[in-house]
Amino acid sequence: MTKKSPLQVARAAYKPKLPSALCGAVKVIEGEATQSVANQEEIKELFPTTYGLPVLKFDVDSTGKTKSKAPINVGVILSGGQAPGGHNVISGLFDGIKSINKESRLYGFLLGPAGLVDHKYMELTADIIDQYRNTGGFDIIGSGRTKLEKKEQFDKGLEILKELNIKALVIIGGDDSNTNAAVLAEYYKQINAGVQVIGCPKTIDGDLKNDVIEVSFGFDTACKVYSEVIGNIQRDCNSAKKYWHFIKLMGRSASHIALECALQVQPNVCIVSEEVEAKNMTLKDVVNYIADIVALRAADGNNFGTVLIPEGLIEFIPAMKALIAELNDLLALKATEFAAVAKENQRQFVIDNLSADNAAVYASLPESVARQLTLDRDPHGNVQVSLIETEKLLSEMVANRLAEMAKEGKYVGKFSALHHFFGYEGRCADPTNFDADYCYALGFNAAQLIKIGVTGYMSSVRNLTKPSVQWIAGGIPITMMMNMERRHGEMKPVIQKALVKLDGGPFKKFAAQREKWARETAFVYPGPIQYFGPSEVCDLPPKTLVYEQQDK
Ligand code: FBP
Repeated sequence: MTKKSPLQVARAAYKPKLPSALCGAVKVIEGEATQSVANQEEIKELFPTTYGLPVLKFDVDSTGKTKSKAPINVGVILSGGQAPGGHNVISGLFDGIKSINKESRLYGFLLGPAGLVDHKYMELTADIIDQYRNTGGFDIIGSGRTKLEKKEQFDKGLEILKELNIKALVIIGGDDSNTNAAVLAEYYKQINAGVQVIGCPKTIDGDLKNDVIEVSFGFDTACKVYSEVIGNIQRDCNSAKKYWHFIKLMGRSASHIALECALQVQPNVCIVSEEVEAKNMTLKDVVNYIADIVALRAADGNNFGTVLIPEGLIEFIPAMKALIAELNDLLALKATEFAAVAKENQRQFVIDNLSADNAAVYASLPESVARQLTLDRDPHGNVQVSLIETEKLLSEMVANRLAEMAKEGKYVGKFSALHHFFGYEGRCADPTNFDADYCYALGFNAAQLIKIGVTGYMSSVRNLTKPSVQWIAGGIPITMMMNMERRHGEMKPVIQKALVKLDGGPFKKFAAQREKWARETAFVYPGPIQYFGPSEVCDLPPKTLVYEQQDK
């Protein structure tokens, strides 16, 4: 057993709260039949047995009778990037299946979906579960990014499920993993495998959400960790008054994390990728926007500030998107020719071989980024944009722009930039009370979905801005969240990713205040996550969620 910190010891005793509907005898209320968010005919054809299922809601069974049930063996998989609270989903699931029958057993597949296919697993007993209650991380069984999508994988998985007499599999993952859960559920149902598949909404990115899944778990904790650190940086820069901090924040595609942190800390600048795309902004536009704010603050004698940058920004800048696409083709087509060019001439080679528009964008990039765009490619030949240090790219370009502005007499000041990237720091933090309760409820609720025998559902707990006793627990057919999208050149059924809505409450709240935050020093310092103390300090839901609920 690893040594525990005093906080870990105290935290282990925390009893997550459950919605009242899950606290005793439970009855299920069936809603209307559902349909997918788009492409109804195609999705219906691909999911003949799991399409159109009703939304399910659990309620207190006032007859008070819990029917005795046979024990059930359940498997669980953690899929994709870590998100705070995964251990509580598993402990909620464990307690849930034990409440069905004490003899029920839980098996964890190791290192993600690969564990199912390769038959690597462990039984999760009470002793093990108790070590992980209310802790961050996915280390109880590990996670992985293997895609579960092929029939051979499903069949191989079924062999071990049969061997262990597992009747239900819970997949804890993001949009792609839950898409795979839906495909697996459909396949097992079609072949009468006798295995239910239930999904659970996980990802710090916050992009797995819709009208019925209010937020993915882990988003709250990760954003609170980043906001604490950004707040500390803001206090530091407000003390020394000499640095501009360029802070890149995780979130592969959508800007939810950057926006939530902005709402928490009130930085001078926060770029929202979805807005950049909607306004068809160029990289130069983004740079000029930041430089103008730097100049404005310098005019007030404030040569310091904070700039929040979402990780996915580069792919939302239309001109960069076009450049990257052409570069991918060019470097694939002329790989040998390019490799033969001396390093110092490679930049010119690229410029000479690109179309005029893309060549101009490429030529405007700093040397380091131009090089990264030509060197760092993934096994499919794509640029790994996540490796591009957008925070450095922007600060270098802002410095250049400020030098120009200084010559034009539009800027007088000092510009000294520091860079940060926050992502891994928050993905395994001990879950906030919100995530600890939410995750435990999601897991316990998944056990109820298993108990009533359904498949192809995602565990859903909503009404999350209210006290946890009022949370609404139930199940959402995964097919309801799907549409058809092009993936690897083919149209595929996938869960629709939720990007930041520019007409939604969170963005509007931010947009209404950003000018003030830009000019003034209106920093907020959220401080560290609090686990013990008054509810108004310890149990706050994410601001994004609060403003989204106000929209409804
Ligand atoms: P999931 O979508 O699987 O939850 O992962 C999200 C994420 O944390 C992104 O924010 C980030 O871009 C990516 O994972 C990093 O991937 P990796 O864990 O492979 O470094």
